Amino acid sequence: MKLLTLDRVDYISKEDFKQHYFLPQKPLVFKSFSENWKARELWTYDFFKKDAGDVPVDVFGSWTKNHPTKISRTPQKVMPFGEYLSLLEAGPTEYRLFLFDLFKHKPEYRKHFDFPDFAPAWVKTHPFLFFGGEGSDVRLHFDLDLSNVFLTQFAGKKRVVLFAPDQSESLYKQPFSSHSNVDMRNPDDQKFPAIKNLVGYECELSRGDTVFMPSGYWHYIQYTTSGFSMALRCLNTSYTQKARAAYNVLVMKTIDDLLSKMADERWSAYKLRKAKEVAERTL
Ligand SMILES: O=C(O)CCC(=O)C(=O)O
Ligand SMILES: [Fe+2]
Repeated sequence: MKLLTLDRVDYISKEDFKQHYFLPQKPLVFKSFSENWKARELWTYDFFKKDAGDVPVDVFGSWTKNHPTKISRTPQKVMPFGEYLSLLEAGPTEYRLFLFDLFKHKPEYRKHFDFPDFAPAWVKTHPFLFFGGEGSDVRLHFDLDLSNVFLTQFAGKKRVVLFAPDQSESLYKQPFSSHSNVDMRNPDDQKFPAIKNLVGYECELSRGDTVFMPSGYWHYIQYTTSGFSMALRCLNTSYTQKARAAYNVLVMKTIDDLLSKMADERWSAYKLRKAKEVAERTL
Protein backbone atom coordinates (compact mmCIF):
# COMPACT_ATOMS: atom_id res chain seq x y z
CA MET A 1 0.00 0.00 0.00
CA LYS A 2 1.29 3.40 -0.90
CA LEU A 3 0.33 6.46 1.17
CA LEU A 4 1.18 9.80 -0.40
CA THR A 5 1.54 12.95 1.69
CA LEU A 6 -1.61 15.00 1.27
CA ASP A 7 -1.28 18.49 -0.28
CA ARG A 8 -1.12 21.13 2.46
CA VAL A 9 -1.36 24.94 2.35
CA ASP A 10 -1.90 27.64 4.95
CA TYR A 11 -3.94 29.88 2.68
CA ILE A 12 -5.90 29.15 -0.46
CA SER A 13 -8.40 31.46 -2.15
CA LYS A 14 -11.96 30.24 -2.59
CA GLU A 15 -11.57 30.35 -6.38
CA ASP A 16 -8.37 28.27 -6.36
CA PHE A 17 -9.90 25.81 -3.93
CA LYS A 18 -12.96 25.35 -6.13
CA GLN A 19 -10.93 24.97 -9.30
CA HIS A 20 -8.09 22.74 -8.06
CA TYR A 21 -9.69 20.73 -5.24
CA PHE A 22 -13.48 20.93 -4.94
CA LEU A 23 -14.44 20.46 -8.59
CA PRO A 24 -11.83 17.75 -9.30
CA GLN A 25 -12.73 16.20 -5.88
CA LYS A 26 -9.12 16.19 -4.62
CA PRO A 27 -8.45 16.17 -0.86
CA LEU A 28 -6.44 18.97 0.79
CA VAL A 29 -5.33 20.18 4.24
CA PHE A 30 -5.54 23.95 4.73
CA LYS A 31 -5.86 26.57 7.43
CA SER A 32 -7.82 29.44 5.92
CA PHE A 33 -11.15 27.58 6.13
CA SER A 34 -11.68 28.63 9.76
CA GLU A 35 -9.72 31.91 9.74
CA ASN A 36 -12.72 34.00 10.83
CA TRP A 37 -14.01 31.68 13.50
CA LYS A 38 -14.20 32.76 17.12
CA ALA A 39 -14.35 29.06 17.96
CA ARG A 40 -10.69 28.67 17.03
CA GLU A 41 -9.68 30.57 20.18
CA LEU A 42 -12.72 29.97 22.33
CA TRP A 43 -13.30 26.22 22.14
CA THR A 44 -10.94 24.56 24.60
CA TYR A 45 -11.42 21.74 27.13
CA ASP A 46 -11.57 24.39 29.90
CA PHE A 47 -14.23 26.45 28.13
CA PHE A 48 -16.45 23.40 27.55
CA LYS A 49 -15.90 22.14 31.10
CA LYS A 50 -17.01 25.48 32.57
CA ASP A 51 -19.79 26.25 30.14
CA ALA A 52 -21.19 22.84 29.12
CA GLY A 53 -19.75 20.44 31.71
CA ASP A 54 -23.17 19.17 32.77
CA VAL A 55 -24.39 18.13 29.31
CA PRO A 56 -24.87 14.32 29.32
CA VAL A 57 -22.86 12.58 26.59
CA ASP A 58 -23.04 9.10 25.01
CA VAL A 59 -19.54 7.67 25.10
CA PHE A 60 -18.44 4.98 22.61
CA GLY A 61 -15.76 2.33 23.16
CA SER A 62 -13.25 0.79 20.77
CA TRP A 63 -14.63 -0.47 17.43
CA THR A 64 -12.14 -3.36 17.50
CA LYS A 65 -14.25 -4.98 20.22
CA ASN A 66 -17.23 -5.19 17.84
CA HIS A 67 -17.79 -8.00 15.38
CA PRO A 68 -16.09 -7.05 12.04
CA THR A 69 -19.41 -6.65 10.23
CA LYS A 70 -21.25 -4.85 13.02
CA ILE A 71 -21.54 -1.15 13.57
CA SER A 72 -22.18 -0.59 17.24
CA ARG A 73 -24.73 2.17 17.64
CA THR A 74 -25.13 1.64 21.35
CA PRO A 75 -22.97 3.82 23.56
CA GLN A 76 -20.74 2.27 26.21
CA LYS A 77 -21.95 4.66 28.90
CA VAL A 78 -23.47 8.05 29.56
CA MET A 79 -21.56 10.64 31.61
CA PRO A 80 -21.37 14.42 32.05
CA PHE A 81 -19.39 16.10 29.26
CA GLY A 82 -17.04 17.72 31.81
CA GLU A 83 -16.16 14.36 33.30
CA TYR A 84 -15.48 12.95 29.82
CA LEU A 85 -13.12 15.86 29.06
CA SER A 86 -11.19 15.20 32.29
CA LEU A 87 -10.80 11.58 31.16
CA LEU A 88 -9.30 12.81 27.87
CA GLU A 89 -6.87 15.09 29.68
CA ALA A 90 -5.79 12.34 32.08
CA GLY A 91 -4.21 10.15 29.38
CA PRO A 92 -4.85 7.42 26.83
CA THR A 93 -8.42 6.15 26.63
CA GLU A 94 -10.42 4.36 23.96
CA TYR A 95 -13.50 6.48 24.61
CA ARG A 96 -14.86 8.62 21.81
CA LEU A 97 -17.78 10.97 21.20
CA PHE A 98 -19.04 10.39 17.68
CA LEU A 99 -21.40 12.68 15.70
CA PHE A 100 -21.88 14.70 18.90
CA ASP A 101 -24.53 17.43 18.52
CA LEU A 102 -23.50 19.84 21.29
CA PHE A 103 -25.43 22.61 19.52
CA LYS A 104 -28.70 20.99 20.49
CA HIS A 105 -27.82 21.85 24.09
CA LYS A 106 -25.87 25.04 23.40
CA PRO A 107 -27.37 26.73 20.31
CA GLU A 108 -25.37 29.89 21.06
CA TYR A 109 -22.16 28.05 20.02
CA ARG A 110 -23.36 28.24 16.42
CA LYS A 111 -22.40 31.91 16.49
CA HIS A 112 -18.76 30.90 17.04
CA PHE A 113 -18.31 29.72 13.44
CA ASP A 114 -19.82 30.11 9.98
CA PHE A 115 -20.16 28.01 6.84
CA PRO A 116 -17.41 29.52 4.65
CA ASP A 117 -18.01 30.06 1.00
CA PHE A 118 -15.66 27.23 -0.05
CA ALA A 119 -18.52 24.97 -1.12
CA PRO A 120 -22.20 25.09 -2.04
CA ALA A 121 -25.14 23.23 -0.40
CA TRP A 122 -24.09 23.15 3.25
CA VAL A 123 -26.05 20.89 5.59
CA LYS A 124 -26.41 23.64 8.17
CA THR A 125 -28.64 21.66 10.50
CA HIS A 126 -25.91 19.20 11.42
CA PRO A 127 -22.51 20.47 12.43
CA PHE A 128 -21.05 17.50 14.34
CA LEU A 129 -18.27 17.29 16.90
CA PHE A 130 -15.90 14.33 17.28
CA PHE A 131 -13.82 13.80 20.42
CA GLY A 132 -11.36 11.00 21.11
CA GLY A 133 -8.74 9.88 23.61
CA GLU A 134 -5.06 9.36 22.86
CA GLY A 135 -4.69 6.01 21.09
CA SER A 136 -8.31 5.71 19.97
CA ASP A 137 -9.20 5.33 16.31
CA VAL A 138 -12.13 5.38 13.90
CA ARG A 139 -12.40 2.38 11.58
CA LEU A 140 -11.99 2.83 7.84
CA HIS A 141 -15.35 3.90 6.37
CA PHE A 142 -17.01 6.34 4.01
CA ASP A 143 -20.01 8.46 4.97
CA LEU A 144 -23.29 6.99 3.71
CA ASP A 145 -24.73 10.36 2.65
CA LEU A 146 -21.73 10.90 0.31
CA SER A 147 -21.33 14.50 1.45
CA ASN A 148 -18.15 16.52 1.07
CA VAL A 149 -16.69 16.82 4.58
CA PHE A 150 -14.58 19.64 6.01
CA LEU A 151 -13.09 18.40 9.29
CA THR A 152 -11.48 21.15 11.40
CA GLN A 153 -9.19 20.34 14.33
CA PHE A 154 -9.45 22.39 17.55
CA ALA A 155 -7.21 20.54 20.01
CA GLY A 156 -4.67 17.72 19.84
CA LYS A 157 -3.44 15.83 16.81
CA LYS A 158 -4.93 13.15 14.62
CA ARG A 159 -3.65 11.11 11.70
CA VAL A 160 -6.02 10.92 8.76
CA VAL A 161 -5.68 8.30 6.00
CA LEU A 162 -7.80 8.74 2.87
CA PHE A 163 -8.61 6.62 -0.17
CA ALA A 164 -10.59 7.69 -3.23
CA PRO A 165 -13.92 5.93 -3.85
CA ASP A 166 -12.41 4.06 -6.82
CA GLN A 167 -10.23 2.07 -4.37
CA SER A 168 -13.27 0.42 -2.72
CA GLU A 169 -12.70 -3.06 -4.14
CA SER A 170 -9.11 -3.34 -2.94
CA LEU A 171 -10.28 -2.09 0.47
CA TYR A 172 -12.39 -5.21 1.09
CA LYS A 173 -15.55 -3.11 1.21
CA GLN A 174 -18.35 -5.08 2.81
CA PRO A 175 -21.44 -5.32 0.58
CA PHE A 176 -24.46 -3.34 1.85
CA SER A 177 -22.17 -1.42 4.19
CA SER A 178 -19.88 1.63 4.23
CA HIS A 179 -17.16 -0.26 6.10
CA SER A 180 -13.92 -1.89 5.06
CA ASN A 181 -12.69 -5.16 6.58
CA VAL A 182 -9.13 -3.85 6.80
CA ASP A 183 -7.78 -2.78 10.17
CA MET A 184 -5.73 0.28 9.21
CA ARG A 185 -3.92 0.31 12.53
CA ASN A 186 -2.02 -2.78 11.35
CA PRO A 187 -2.71 -3.28 7.64
CA ASP A 188 -1.97 -6.99 7.18
CA ASP A 189 -1.21 -7.90 3.57
CA GLN A 190 -0.99 -11.61 4.39
CA LYS A 191 -4.61 -11.56 5.46
CA PHE A 192 -5.68 -8.92 2.89
CA PRO A 193 -3.37 -9.35 -0.14
CA ALA A 194 -5.33 -6.88 -2.33
CA ILE A 195 -4.30 -3.94 -0.12
CA LYS A 196 -0.85 -4.11 -1.74
CA ASN A 197 -2.37 -2.29 -4.74
CA LEU A 198 -3.83 0.60 -2.76
CA VAL A 199 -2.73 4.19 -3.24
CA GLY A 200 -4.03 6.64 -0.65
CA TYR A 201 -3.11 9.80 1.18
CA GLU A 202 -2.15 10.60 4.74
CA CYS A 203 -1.80 13.75 6.83
CA GLU A 204 -1.64 14.84 10.42
CA LEU A 205 -4.11 17.45 11.63
CA SER A 206 -3.15 19.96 14.33
CA ARG A 207 -5.07 22.85 15.81
CA GLY A 208 -6.40 25.13 13.07
CA ASP A 209 -6.06 22.60 10.23
CA THR A 210 -9.03 21.59 8.10
CA VAL A 211 -8.97 18.48 5.92
CA PHE A 212 -11.25 18.46 2.91
CA MET A 213 -12.54 14.91 2.34
CA PRO A 214 -14.36 14.78 -1.01
CA SER A 215 -17.67 13.02 -1.50
CA GLY A 216 -17.55 9.26 -0.88
CA TYR A 217 -13.89 9.28 0.23
CA TRP A 218 -12.80 6.51 2.59
CA HIS A 219 -11.32 7.79 5.85
CA TYR A 220 -9.45 6.20 8.74
CA ILE A 221 -8.69 8.38 11.76
CA GLN A 222 -6.20 7.78 14.54
CA TYR A 223 -6.05 10.05 17.60
CA THR A 224 -2.28 10.55 18.05
CA THR A 225 -3.12 12.61 21.14
CA SER A 226 -6.49 13.29 22.69
CA GLY A 227 -8.33 15.94 20.72
CA PHE A 228 -11.45 17.10 18.97
CA SER A 229 -12.75 18.42 15.68
CA MET A 230 -15.90 19.59 13.98
CA ALA A 231 -17.19 18.28 10.65
CA LEU A 232 -19.17 20.55 8.34
CA ARG A 233 -20.78 18.72 5.49
CA CYS A 234 -21.99 19.77 2.08
CA LEU A 235 -24.12 17.60 -0.15
CA ASN A 236 -22.93 16.28 -3.46
CA THR A 237 -25.04 18.22 -5.96
CA SER A 238 -24.86 15.75 -8.87
CA TYR A 239 -28.14 13.90 -9.43
CA THR A 240 -26.50 10.47 -9.74
CA GLN A 241 -24.60 10.95 -6.47
CA LYS A 242 -27.74 12.25 -4.74
CA ALA A 243 -29.60 9.14 -5.89
CA ARG A 244 -26.74 6.96 -4.64
CA ALA A 245 -26.72 8.73 -1.27
CA ALA A 246 -30.48 8.22 -0.93
CA TYR A 247 -30.08 4.55 -1.85
CA ASN A 248 -27.30 4.13 0.76
CA VAL A 249 -29.27 5.75 3.55
CA LEU A 250 -32.78 4.51 2.73
CA VAL A 251 -32.34 1.17 0.99
CA MET A 252 -28.89 -0.27 1.62
CA LYS A 253 -28.90 0.38 5.36
CA THR A 254 -32.45 -0.98 5.71
CA ILE A 255 -31.52 -4.22 3.92
CA ASP A 256 -28.40 -4.57 6.05
CA ASP A 257 -30.32 -3.99 9.30
CA LEU A 258 -33.07 -6.39 8.27
CA LEU A 259 -30.79 -9.24 7.19
CA SER A 260 -28.61 -8.76 10.27
CA LYS A 261 -31.73 -9.30 12.33
CA MET A 262 -33.04 -12.24 10.31
CA ALA A 263 -29.87 -14.21 9.57
CA ASP A 264 -27.19 -12.65 11.72
CA GLU A 265 -24.33 -15.19 11.42
CA ARG A 266 -25.06 -16.22 7.84
CA TRP A 267 -25.40 -12.61 6.64
CA SER A 268 -22.20 -11.67 8.40
CA ALA A 269 -20.28 -14.59 6.89
CA TYR A 270 -21.65 -13.72 3.43
CA LYS A 271 -20.45 -10.10 3.75
CA LEU A 272 -16.95 -11.14 4.78
CA ARG A 273 -16.72 -13.77 2.02
CA LYS A 274 -18.03 -11.42 -0.68
CA ALA A 275 -15.63 -8.60 0.31
CA LYS A 276 -12.72 -11.03 0.01
CA GLU A 277 -13.92 -12.43 -3.31
CA VAL A 278 -14.30 -8.97 -4.89
CA ALA A 279 -10.99 -7.67 -3.51
CA GLU A 280 -8.98 -10.68 -4.61
CA ARG A 281 -10.39 -10.51 -8.11
CA THR A 282 -8.32 -7.33 -8.50
CA LEU A 283 -5.05 -9.29 -7.98
O1 LIG B 1 -12.69 12.62 13.46
C1 LIG B 1 -13.38 11.65 13.76
O2 LIG B 1 -13.35 11.13 14.88
C2 LIG B 1 -14.30 11.03 12.74
C3 LIG B 1 -14.68 11.97 11.62
C4 LIG B 1 -15.58 11.35 10.59
O3 LIG B 1 -15.69 10.17 10.43
C5 LIG B 1 -16.38 12.26 9.73
O4 LIG B 1 -16.27 13.49 9.86
O5 LIG B 1 -17.13 11.76 8.88
FE1 LIG C 1 -16.94 9.64 8.65
